[in-house]
Amino acid sequence: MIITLLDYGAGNVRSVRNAIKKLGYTVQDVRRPTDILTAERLIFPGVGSYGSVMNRLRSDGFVAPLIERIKSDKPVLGICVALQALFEGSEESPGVAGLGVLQGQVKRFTNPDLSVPQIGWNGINIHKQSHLFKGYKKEKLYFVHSYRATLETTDQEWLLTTSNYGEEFVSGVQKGNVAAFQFHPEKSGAAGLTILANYLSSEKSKPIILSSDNPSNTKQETKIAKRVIACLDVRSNDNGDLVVTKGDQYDVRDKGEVRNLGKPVELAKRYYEEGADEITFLNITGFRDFPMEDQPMLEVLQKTSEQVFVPLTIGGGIREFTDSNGVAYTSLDVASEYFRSGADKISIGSDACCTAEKFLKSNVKTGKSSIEQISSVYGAQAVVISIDPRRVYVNTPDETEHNVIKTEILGPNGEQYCWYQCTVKGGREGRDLDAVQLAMSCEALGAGEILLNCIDKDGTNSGFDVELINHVKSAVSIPVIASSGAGSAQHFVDVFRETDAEAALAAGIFHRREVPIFEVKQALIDDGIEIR
Ligand code: 1PR
Repeated sequence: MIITLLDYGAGNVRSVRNAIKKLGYTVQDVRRPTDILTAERLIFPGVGSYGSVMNRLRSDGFVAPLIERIKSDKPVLGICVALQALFEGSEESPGVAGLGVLQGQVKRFTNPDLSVPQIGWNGINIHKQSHLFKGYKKEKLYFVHSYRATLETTDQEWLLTTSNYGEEFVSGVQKGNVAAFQFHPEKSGAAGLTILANYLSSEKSKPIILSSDNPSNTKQETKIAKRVIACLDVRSNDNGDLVVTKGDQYDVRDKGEVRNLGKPVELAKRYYEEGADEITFLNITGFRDFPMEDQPMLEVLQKTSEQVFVPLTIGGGIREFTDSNGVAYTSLDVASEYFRSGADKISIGSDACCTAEKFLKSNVKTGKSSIEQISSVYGAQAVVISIDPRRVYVNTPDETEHNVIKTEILGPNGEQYCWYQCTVKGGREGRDLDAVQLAMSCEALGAGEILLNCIDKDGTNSGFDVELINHVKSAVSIPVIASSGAGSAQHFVDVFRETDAEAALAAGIFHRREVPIFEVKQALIDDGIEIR
């Protein structure tokens, strides 16, 4: 059977395409509005903000045929924002009309104690029998969203699954042959592929409410898991080959040679198979090269996304750029190239510092920064800010205007205080900006997550900088990924016990096979920490 994909050019539809292909089907794109009506099976992936999705559907003439298809009960599977699009509108984009198949508005998560967006692996409770869950064993699935359909608004006839994130919200709807999920089956590893396969394999026009073999579903409050992320710092070595490298405090050379710890695609695949919850690629020389001309790096992403069905983040070189022919590119163009190549999230390093410095001076949101542009098109959840700070010790807090902490790790002269100076260009240049200022400014401008590295800790195997993580985490309400310094499974337990970080990332210990991912997961389970 040929599966028809509604690709309206707004993000990482490549993941869905790859997942369908992996399951053995051929994919064809919707080219004309009538294709929506004639498709045997339609997948409607939701990527981007509510407004950008709906505006794009409207300008392409897809809204009326979509509504007609849904009303005539032809098979449709919607993913993420596509579930939200079934409603009349969303707080995310006031005044933009949704499809209106379901009544009511989609609203933002409101619990002040939780990070928004919800990013990560959460469970579902199934409220009615559906063959979509045949073979599904209650594993966690990958969610990434700031807005959700509420139980109060959702028509009971449509309610399929709920999940908990500070409250119980609607994570799946289904009526007849039309279903939609808030989670991403294409990014939820083997469990997600099972669900997707169930949708794809149904015979044409067979009603979707079928199965009696669904295991009895005891409902429990679902919990989001702490994520374990494998990070691959990638650059060309001196022979011009793209390699995964790893530095000590950002120095990636050993006796003058760039350290080579393996091939990017192979390593990413290994980490996926070993249970990494997410894979991050950092194109560490992206600040001086131009990613859109970096074909090998884009190919790494494309090839990885064919084999890896968990979220992929890529960073490096996201900024405005004018090429040798005088053609100007915006940072949105660069990010779009990464998304088209298979990224689910992009991460911005150096350029975020420049943006934050301007924002702190003027306190004006121009709408033109990379963060604002990418976030408004792809959604906040797709924009990660990579912070590369190092400690600057002071004797007293009033020696600097920066945000200072009292530290237990004393400075070289016994200093008891320090601030965290942001750096750009891979740690080569320090700025008059601290990590808290950067994180808060970027959150205000629309970033959805912080990747918090630490140059002092990077490659040391001495554990995460818990003081830094608490310092930044307490200043923002978006998720924080703790990074740098992991040397053992216990360090992951410590960082999740001693901070509220949502995820922890490591590189060296995984590349050198010192600690396998399953050992990290086992240590977290033994300590009662929720994992996938
Ligand atoms: O500035 O937008 O072009 O992005 C460049 C990106 O490349 C940034 O995200 C920056 O963090 C990263 N980067 C630049 N130079 C280096 C370097 O190492 N020389 N790597 C670098 C950053 C830090 C982590 C590392 C953890 C865990 N690497 O990604 O993986 O510290 O390591 P560990 O577990 O081995 O301790 P832009």
